[in-house]
Amino acid sequence: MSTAEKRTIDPASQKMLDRAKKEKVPTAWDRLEAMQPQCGFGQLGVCCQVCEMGPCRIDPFGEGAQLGVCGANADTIAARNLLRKIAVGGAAHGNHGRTTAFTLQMAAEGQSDYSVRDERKLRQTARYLGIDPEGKDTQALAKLVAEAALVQFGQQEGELAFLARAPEARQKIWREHDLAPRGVDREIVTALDQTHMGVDHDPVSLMKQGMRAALADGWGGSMIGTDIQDILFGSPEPLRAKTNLGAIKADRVNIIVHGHEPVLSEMIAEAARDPELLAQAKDAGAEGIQISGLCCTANEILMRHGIPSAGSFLHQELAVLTGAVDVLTVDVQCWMPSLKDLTEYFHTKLVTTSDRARQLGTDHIDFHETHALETAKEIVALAIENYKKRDAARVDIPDEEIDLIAGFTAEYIYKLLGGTFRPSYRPLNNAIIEGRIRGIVGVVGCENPKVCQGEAHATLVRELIKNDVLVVTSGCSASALARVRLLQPESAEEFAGRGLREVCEAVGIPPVLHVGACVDNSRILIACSNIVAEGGLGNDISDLPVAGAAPEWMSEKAITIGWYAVASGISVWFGDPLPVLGAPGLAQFATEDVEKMVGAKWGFEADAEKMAAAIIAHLDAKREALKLKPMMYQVQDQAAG
Ligand code: SF4
Ligand code: MSK
Repeated sequence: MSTAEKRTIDPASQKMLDRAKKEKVPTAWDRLEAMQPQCGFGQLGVCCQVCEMGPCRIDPFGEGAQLGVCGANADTIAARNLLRKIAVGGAAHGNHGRTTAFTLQMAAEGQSDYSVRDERKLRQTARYLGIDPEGKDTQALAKLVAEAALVQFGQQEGELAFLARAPEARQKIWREHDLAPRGVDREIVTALDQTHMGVDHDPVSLMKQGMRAALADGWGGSMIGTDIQDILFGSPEPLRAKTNLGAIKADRVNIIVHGHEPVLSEMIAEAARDPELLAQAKDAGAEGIQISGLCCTANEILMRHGIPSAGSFLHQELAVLTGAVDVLTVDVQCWMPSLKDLTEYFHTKLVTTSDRARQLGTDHIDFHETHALETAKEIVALAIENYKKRDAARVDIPDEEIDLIAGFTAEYIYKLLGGTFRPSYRPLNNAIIEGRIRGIVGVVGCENPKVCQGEAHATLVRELIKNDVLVVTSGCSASALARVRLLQPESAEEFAGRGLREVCEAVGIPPVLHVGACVDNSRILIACSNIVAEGGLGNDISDLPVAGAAPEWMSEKAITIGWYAVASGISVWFGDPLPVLGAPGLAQFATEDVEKMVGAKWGFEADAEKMAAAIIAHLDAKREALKLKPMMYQVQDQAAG
């Protein structure tokens, strides 16, 4: 068994892994070791289970079978598999966005406990959806926005409305290559249709549908999710918060909210302030009620309320191992089935809340927007009851709780750098043009027990900011970077290059900006579009010195996000390669040929330092193409000898 230090760089996680080992409780790391060797055909993308003539697998060494029973070759098989993954990732975000639209609709009709918190964002979103907000009251406008958003899912022809937020040059590329998505659901259904046995055998055609479905996520499902969540729960603004397992408190009733959709967690946060429930918690002997989050639900409530995050994807089992979690609610995505057995080992109650994310034998409290607060109160009351069953002797919570700043949105950048009176992207563009900031990289995505938790994120980002690259981050990557204190303004002084440091110090920001949850990667698309619109850095997103990276990715959503970034003109690096390496034609398309089509491509690099070097070379090539000045201090330092 590998040591805790080999499994994670996080001291709090190491402590919990040691506890797991002592108490013989298996975690994802143990199951991964028991799983070795993992299937090489699957890793290379060349195992096909599409029909019952198979499963078929292609020998990547060219000695055994080179065709499936139906005659499909490695490229067809790997491209179909990949397209299915893109469709699943897009479906996950699509349903997330759809949920928010229904919630807004119910709020507008006065049928739920939610209301519009950000009127300005409502009016702005209305315009993007082709609705004139003038003269309309909030409720009426919210109803129209919700309905128009829902239309985006079922739309059959035309283009998604939010595509118009991209630079014109980008829209032209999408039209030229027939990549503009028609409707969110249509592109996902078409993707699945194309992968049925005996439909589409052309890997490029399959990947074009992959890009259409991915764009329907980035500029559709995810963007709708982000915008409507801002409307309903308020647009985030920078705030201070804390993260890591120290967020769990021994003297309080602990409720952890885990998953992705903040509709329930917003209400749980409200219910935890209810005086009656607080009194009940006191009567039970607790000092109060502590809410904390995991994964992206954590990011959502952290960004908007400063509620602490107990951690990221690989912290979910470790949080339970503290023995102090009274209720763990899960909504959708990224919660492990292992939580059922693990919570039973302690007193923790695992509660599923979504009718599309259940587990046999686990308590389910069905969440519905029409009685959201009531459900949230029921969950808090359950936690108070369960707190009474907690065995204090089995509680072991690591102290680690790290300060961070979160809450940077594409809209906030106007104010952040341009000031309240002259909000503008100009100072950001100028900092890039003058060579203070080399470029901007979105470091996003999951954690994966195949690699030491947090190490690649930390190494990559330290290297990038040292080279004056401004980093934006989301999802579990944001938590990982927060844990190594890179989301604190002070880290600019310690780690950033001189140019970036000056910018960060002038505005008081960290060199790594937390933009939210996985759906909020759509904020990065809008920020890139705003930079292009500001001028001086080309006409298209693919002209910008920007890139994306997910050094520890694991989920299908990460694949979809990567593809929508590439299809939007942002080259992307993954740590583990996409499952394409057994299919030479498909690998060639993803890592080279696609660039001729959309101006961006994929890179795979497991070594975080080498990934940083490749990304920096890419940013420099973009700078050179734009004929930008050399990096300011590089020139001065060279001149000084
Ligand atoms: Fe085998 Fe073709 Fe069926 Fe895939 S679709 S399982 S390659 S026969
Ligand atoms: S939660 S998709 S593990 S980032 Fe968004 Fe984290 Fe990846 Fe889930």
